[in-house]
Amino acid sequence: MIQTACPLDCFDGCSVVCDSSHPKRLVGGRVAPSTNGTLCAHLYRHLAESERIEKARIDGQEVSMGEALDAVAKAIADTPWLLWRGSGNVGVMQAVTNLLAKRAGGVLTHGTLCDGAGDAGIVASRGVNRLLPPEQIAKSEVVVIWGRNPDVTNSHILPYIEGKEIIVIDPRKTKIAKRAKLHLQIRPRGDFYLATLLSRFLMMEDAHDKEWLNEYASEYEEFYDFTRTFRIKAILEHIELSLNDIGDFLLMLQNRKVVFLVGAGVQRHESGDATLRAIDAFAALLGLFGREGCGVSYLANSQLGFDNPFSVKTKTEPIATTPFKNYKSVIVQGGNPAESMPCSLRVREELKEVENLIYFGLYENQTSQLAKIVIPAKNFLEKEDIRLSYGHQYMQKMNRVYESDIGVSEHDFSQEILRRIGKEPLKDEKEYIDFILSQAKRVDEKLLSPGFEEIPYRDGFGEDGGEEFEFIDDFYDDFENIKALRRFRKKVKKSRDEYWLLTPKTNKTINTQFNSLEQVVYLPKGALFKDGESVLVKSIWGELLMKVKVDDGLREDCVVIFIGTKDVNILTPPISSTEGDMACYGDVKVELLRVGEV
Ligand SMILES: Nc1nc2c(c(=O)[nH]1)N[C@H]1C(S)=C(S)[C@@H](COP(=O)(O)OP(=O)(O)OC[C@H]3O[C@@H](n4cnc5c(=O)[nH]c(N)nc54)[C@H](O)[C@@H]3O)O[C@H]1N2
Ligand SMILES: Nc1nc2c(c(=O)[nH]1)N[C@H]1C(S)=C(S)[C@@H](COP(=O)(O)OP(=O)(O)OC[C@H]3O[C@@H](n4cnc5c(=O)[nH]c(N)nc54)[C@H](O)[C@@H]3O)O[C@H]1N2
Ligand code: SF4
Ligand SMILES: [Mo]
Repeated sequence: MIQTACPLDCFDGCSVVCDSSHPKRLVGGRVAPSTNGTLCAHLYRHLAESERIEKARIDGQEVSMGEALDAVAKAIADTPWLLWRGSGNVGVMQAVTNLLAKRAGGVLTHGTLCDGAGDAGIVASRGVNRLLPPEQIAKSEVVVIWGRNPDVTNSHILPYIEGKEIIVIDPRKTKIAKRAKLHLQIRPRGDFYLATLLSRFLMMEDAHDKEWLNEYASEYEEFYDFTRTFRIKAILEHIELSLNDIGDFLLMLQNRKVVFLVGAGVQRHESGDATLRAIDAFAALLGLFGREGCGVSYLANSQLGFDNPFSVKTKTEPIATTPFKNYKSVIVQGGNPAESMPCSLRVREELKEVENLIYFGLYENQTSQLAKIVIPAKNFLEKEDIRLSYGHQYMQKMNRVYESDIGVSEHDFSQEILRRIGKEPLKDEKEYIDFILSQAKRVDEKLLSPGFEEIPYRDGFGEDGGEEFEFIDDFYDDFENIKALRRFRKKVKKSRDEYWLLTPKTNKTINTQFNSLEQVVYLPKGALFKDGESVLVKSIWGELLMKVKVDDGLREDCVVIFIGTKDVNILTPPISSTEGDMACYGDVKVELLRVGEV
């Protein structure tokens, strides 16, 4: 049996074992124990359901791989070019193309479409974004699920939180919210305020952990003054929660081992960093860092502690608002910007203007359809790689399961282009892989990420411990009037009701992969549209004709279109967060119009 791991962008980072004579018969492995020897349907879909690109193409005509690589080499020689990499496969070797960019005059991207605002907030408070290991989550008594949807996005954590007291903070009644002891159905973007109020009340009740704070986070009194700059009544009205909600919440946490499982859902906003800072501050007041069975789990920095052979210094563009039109040649690797980036109409217009759009991926998607040159990639069973995880500490070697004639690996793609343009070649792939593996901590024959700490922040904060926790001391947000939207708001006359648009993950897709969703918008009960009706969903950025389904579990001021629904990002804004350069998918409101209505 051959060991590998699931390459998909998912908290769980499952171990996979496979027999080369039946390469598609995948079974859950045990290298990462938290993944429990089971796999989910996505992995099978990844291999079976999507339309695989098998042959290279130029201008729609099939060509040999050699001809296509010649065309790529020509397209990037002596001209400004950009490499836009997505997260279709999260293996470490994906980033080898950074070396191609560095050596061949390419520009890369910075920031993320995913978790960067929250990460920036965590780094500002704690110095580094360390993993809270599943084994610590298992030792908790109370689990606060804050803008995360584990039944869908992180199913392997469920056995670790079974039987515990659950609190959920989510505008939607998710599956876990239905079985929670307390569900605060908060208004979107309200989390900073909720966390700040919780902190204030905790200190008013003198229930904060002064002993721990004096040693590790001594500026808590200044933070108390900061929390007092927000008016209690106005904030409660804004987030539509009551004093009882706050009281119930605090009561459930007192003298218990508490973990917060925070998702990407809370930070897809211009000020998403502040949300994580406020949640972290509340956790610090409770003394949850560095203590067994306690802590704040977010999408951890899986690269922490590594000397990464692929980190390079080059010019970069922000990934959420990449100005494609400034480049004559663009390589898209492992992603689908025409569908996954915010403000699709802008993105698609600009991609069309790129003279040489090169798509390097596994499947046909909206971006491959626009590309002049299409290069098929190898799938994870056909190449060597390493899997790190933002949800557990295990590092996994992804071994090649079988040889295939289809596609080219990211390493070989880069090598072939460098050779064609006469630039310094890469090392053998094995050298990079061995170098990365050599940095792992080895415990009981398992490889652990070098940044792993059994109980994170036990010795304080910062890269090497010893530093203090930094409380947030500045925040600007005037509720509705999101700074970056105000610039555009003038363009539309505000006449009708507006709803927050939520675009959460579903169990039928991984981001834009698999194309398996209907064109459906979920509306709250009071929205005056019936199941099956057509509705025009309109934002400042574009509009979509959708079929209505009514969802009883939605707040009155929210509608939902799942990410992976075709064209959903036509509606979302072309802005980056203030910190972390992250796409602000959550900073958008929509109107609902009857078809024919203007
Ligand atoms: N509205 C809205 N938009 C969102 C989100 C949201 O919540 N709401 N979520 C955002 C988030 S969190 C993320 S992470 C992004 C993801 O967005 P992207 O990074 O664009 O990723 P995907 O859309 O999943 O694109 C995956 C593509 O990668 C290619 N691929 C898969 N494996 C390989 C491989 O081994 N090699 C190569 N070369 N290619 C491969 C496949 O062809 C596939 O079509 O989407 C973001 N978009
Ligand atoms: N099945 C499946 N699994 C996936 C993915 C997938 O596409 N499909 N994508 C993977 C990727 S790339 C990522 S980044 C992770 C993301 O994993 P999660 O963060 O768990 O996923 P999301 O659906 O983005 O957001 C979680 C919840 O946040 C809520 N939410 C939205 N806005 C707010 C808000 O303002 N406040 C609060 N409190 N809650 C809010 C949503 O209603 C949603 O239930 O999942 C990964 N796992
Ligand atoms: S749960 Fe996540 S990591 Fe595990 S098989 Fe499914 S998609 Fe892959
Ligand atoms: Mo993501």
